[in-house]
Amino acid sequence: MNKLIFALGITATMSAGMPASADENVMSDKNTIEKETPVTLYLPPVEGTRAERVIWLCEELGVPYTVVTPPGDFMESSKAMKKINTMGTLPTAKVGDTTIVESGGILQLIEMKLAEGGTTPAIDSPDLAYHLQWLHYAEGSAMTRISTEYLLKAVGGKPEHTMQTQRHMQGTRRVLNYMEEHLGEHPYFGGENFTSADIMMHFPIKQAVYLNKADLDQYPNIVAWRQRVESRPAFARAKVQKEVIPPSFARPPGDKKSGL
Ligand SMILES: N[C@@H](CCC(=O)N[C@@H](CS)C(=O)NCC(=O)O)C(=O)O
Repeated sequence: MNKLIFALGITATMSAGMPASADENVMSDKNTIEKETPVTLYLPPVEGTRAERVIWLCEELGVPYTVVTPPGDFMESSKAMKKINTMGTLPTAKVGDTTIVESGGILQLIEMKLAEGGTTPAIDSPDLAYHLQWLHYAEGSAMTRISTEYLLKAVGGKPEHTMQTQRHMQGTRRVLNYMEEHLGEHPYFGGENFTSADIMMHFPIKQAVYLNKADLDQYPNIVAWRQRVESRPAFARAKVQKEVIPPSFARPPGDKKSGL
């Protein structure tokens, strides 16, 4: 529906130094100058990052967006990203005139500024609390605990096998149990309807499987929810990955996993 413009035309307007006006005018695949879109996503040539959340939401809401790929191979492109966001993390987006990082914040900003609230439940809806809880839980609790367990396992539960460590070795099971419980009572993380909280929650679930080998057969409500959200046309248009596919670019020896 919306024009998704890939690196080919875009990089033509960008120098390796990433000028601030890199995306002022972008070229379409037909090499015509297009009007600037309200959302610009800066994205090195890698798939399956949290940046897919932004694309998915824009596809859901019909908000036009542009994907700008800094020039060069993955390493060069990632380095160039630091001119826009000194941490170099993804997603990094421009919404209106503002450059912003942190996927949950980006989704909320797009919904508030460009879509009259978008998928956010009304202020008097009982679903608003669910929506807000899971929108923030995705990174604040789920990814934090899934990543912590993965990292602790990587060092064999060391250096200090304290009570705290043991608890965090169970992080994935705890967050998945909690999600399973909610989805036993509600069809979506956002409550009765699909919201951007569902978009946020898709990534940690597949990371739980990839990083910590979570067995989703033990979580039938999560599996049913996944089928519901993955069958949405916007999910397919956004080309969201159903499972983590390790990036194919060259990585340092021994580094097999994604960037969490
Ligand atoms: N909580 C942040 C996480 C951002 C993040 O760590 N993104 C990963 C890619 S999915 C990344 O940039 N990793 C590379 C790095 O940490 O340098 C968000 O939701 O946007």
